Amino acid sequence: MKTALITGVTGQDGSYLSEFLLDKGYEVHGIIRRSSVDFRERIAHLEGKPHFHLHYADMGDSMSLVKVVGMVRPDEIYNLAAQSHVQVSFDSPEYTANVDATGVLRVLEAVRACGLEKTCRIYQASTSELYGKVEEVPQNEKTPFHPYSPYAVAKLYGYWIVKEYREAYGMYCCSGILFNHESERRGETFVTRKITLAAARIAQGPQDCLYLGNMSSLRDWGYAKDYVECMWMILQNDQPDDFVIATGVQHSVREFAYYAFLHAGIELEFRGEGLDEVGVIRSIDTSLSTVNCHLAVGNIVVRVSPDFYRPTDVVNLWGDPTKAKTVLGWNPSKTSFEQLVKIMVDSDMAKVAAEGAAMKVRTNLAEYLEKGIVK
Ligand code: NAP
Ligand code: G4F
Repeated sequence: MKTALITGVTGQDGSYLSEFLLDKGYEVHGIIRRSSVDFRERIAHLEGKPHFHLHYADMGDSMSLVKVVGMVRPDEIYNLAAQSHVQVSFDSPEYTANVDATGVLRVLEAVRACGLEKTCRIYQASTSELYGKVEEVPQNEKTPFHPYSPYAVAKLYGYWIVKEYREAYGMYCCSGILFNHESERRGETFVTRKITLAAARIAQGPQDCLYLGNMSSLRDWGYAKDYVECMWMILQNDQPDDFVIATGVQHSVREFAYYAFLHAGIELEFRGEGLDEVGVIRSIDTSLSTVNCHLAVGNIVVRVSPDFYRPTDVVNLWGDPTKAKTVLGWNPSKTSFEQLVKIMVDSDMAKVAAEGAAMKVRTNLAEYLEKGIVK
């Protein structure tokens, strides 16, 4: 039985990768950090399983990493932990560098300190943000990097230190240069999930308007579940190497919003430009019982806010997954853009409906208590 250690196990990718490796028969260990609310939503269903184990450690704390690596002695490490929000990296650049750049070095050094450099394979979660202010489209493994945020600069260090340790010490360590990948478990402040949650809330009532930043930004969006399979495939390759993981299909934030609202029963029309652009309801699918009866054609439900503009923004990401397809046999077209939007909107429609039902029960209960019906 192989043993894997996942940093960032509580994140979107960590949770899917844990499920994937458990299904493959791995012993899976994850590192977690203490939080004041100790509810690990994405992996709650895995806790207590016999081959799933959690350990406290932190990417900023070398000793904790050496301790866990030495105890687990993994065959494979998936280094997914990061301060992963690009906009937040402008507010917390030093913290981002510590976790996303030096943190990678700490993992590599922990492996060496434990004498595992000849046996342990390491996957580094690299990113399409390295291409930043892009120098060519689509981007492949040979496209020059031009990082364009504190996050991307930190991740570039991670990429280069992995390459350096591969060459200097003969370690089996690789970077997956992953383009954006989303899911129903995506953090709620990334643009896709922010949109699908808002579409569900606006369709069902509890929200009036969605505020976005640059809607013209282009991304190559894939499904996180498909991408974790590729992380594993990268580590099964005979030779350690770096791979671009992408779908090869590009859409704008505006298009994502259009399809998400459409799937929630609201057809949008975008009018105006820049900060004055708005998303207006063109039609409503009244056959959907979930659509809020207070919505009307002509209502503005999407607006632009300067709060979500970045000091420097990456606006043209489009990946070329040919190498992963030909060398690893990975299929980049498993889940289409339309299917991804549907998966996310369906999940958020159900979530919002459940929240509404729970709220109704609480309101009814309060009313009954007040009237003395329930004591
Ligand atoms: P995510 O949902 O934000 O998860 C990040 C994980 O890192 C969480 O488990 C978080 O733990 C952990 N973490 C953060 N700081 C830490 C620290 N100091 N010590 C230990 N753990 C820490 O990110 P994701 O979307 O799953 O992405 C996984 C990795 O791929 C990240 O490195 C990201 O930068 C990279 N990436 C993501 C994408 C994408 O589109 N999703 C694309 C390219 C690259 P808590 O739960 O405790 O916060
Ligand atoms: O969803 P985003 O925040 O993702 P971003 O910046 O591309 O970063 C994600 O993907 C990277 C891979 O390329 C990962 F490395 C990284 O860890 C993360 O997972 O923003 C996407 C685009 C940006 O251009 C942003 O300016 O959407 C634009 N956007 C427009 N309005 C918005 C918003 N982004 C966010 N988060 N919120 C908005 O309201």
